[in-house]
Amino acid sequence: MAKMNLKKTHLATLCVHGSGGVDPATGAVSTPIYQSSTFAFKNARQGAEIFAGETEGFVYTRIGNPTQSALEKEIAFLENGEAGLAFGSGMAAISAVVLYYTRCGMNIVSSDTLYGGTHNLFMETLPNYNIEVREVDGTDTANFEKAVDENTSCIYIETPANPTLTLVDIEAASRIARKNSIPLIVDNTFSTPYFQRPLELGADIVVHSATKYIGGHGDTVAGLVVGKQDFINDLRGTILRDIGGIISPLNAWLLVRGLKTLAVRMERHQENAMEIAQYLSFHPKVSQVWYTGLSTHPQHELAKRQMSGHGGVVSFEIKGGRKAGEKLMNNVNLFTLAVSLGDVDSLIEHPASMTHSTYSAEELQKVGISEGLVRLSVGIEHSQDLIADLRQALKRV
Ligand code: LCS
Repeated sequence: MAKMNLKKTHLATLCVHGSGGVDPATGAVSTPIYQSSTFAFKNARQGAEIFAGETEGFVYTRIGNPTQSALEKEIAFLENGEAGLAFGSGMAAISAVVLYYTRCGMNIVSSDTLYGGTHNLFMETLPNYNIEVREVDGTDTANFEKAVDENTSCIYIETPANPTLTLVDIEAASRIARKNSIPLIVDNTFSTPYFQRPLELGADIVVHSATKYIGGHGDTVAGLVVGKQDFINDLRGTILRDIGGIISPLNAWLLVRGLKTLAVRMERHQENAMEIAQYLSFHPKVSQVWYTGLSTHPQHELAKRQMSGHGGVVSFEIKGGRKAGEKLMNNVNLFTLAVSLGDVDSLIEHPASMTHSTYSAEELQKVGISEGLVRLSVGIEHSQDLIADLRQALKRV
């Protein structure tokens, strides 16, 4: 491919062409799936040199694989970071990063609205290893400042947060992290680098559940981390290598393919989600809609400042609580009643009893996840068909 001026090229083009490489070994234009667990050394000396870190080369797929490398290069490029590392799930990526920084006896300061699995890791699993997580209201970043002490290993935020689309000011959080010489980790799953690039706003590390928009087709579970080259090298050589939460070559390939259509999918997700959010805002059976693209979102100004678009998740409060929500979910036809999000197909779920059932009743109330909250992951179907489906299902409520 002819050389592009990467600084002047639009993101939609960069998603398709990536950093401009073809497979270095064969020149294959589509990244090959290197379905091999191990890699032959030319001779014993070269093998020893690779192990000693004196020569570059592939050794064993738990530590690195060319298909995985191609994916890592592309996500680092799109996030405007130095290097990337792929994992077998979003939770594998998140746990690897927090474990890398945190020792027994230390604490983590985090925003309090998180995917239910991350919340469970923080409140149930890490305390078993004498690691305390201080979840605070991240809509006021002064709360991070108050919670940080000399034993804090890192600040962790999810923005927009699952499922209420609550935002954290990334620049303000990064200033607090910098002042305390600790890293700021941002879960960028909901926005993807197409709509938000946390590293450009001062964050140190980005994590993704690549299961969602990066893969985009509901056929892969995967996680990604982007950060400085030295950090990524060390993370690969310690937690990834020792705990082993790797991605398979086939799944890495599915994500490389997913990234090529990221721009068109995100544009369509956003367009459809905006129409649905507006439709629901005026529906008499809906009391509140959460979507960062609506001017009624309490942090709409912050959304405009740190994001260039709004993604496909819309949450809303249905009048009549849990019973009304169940009636709606049991009567949709096009929306599939399933967890996960970011797929081309539209999905619907009930956070309080499903994705966020790891939150106690008090915790749910504190972060604004009520019994009547329904979450939509708006897909790329025709918006009028999706609205017609919601209209007929709401009629039955
Ligand atoms: N971060 C966010 C924001 C997520 O939404 C999820 C999963 C994860 C991390 C974990 O990633 P995983 O290990 O599943 O790849 N969110 C899910 C959800 O809302 N429904 O099912 C999974």
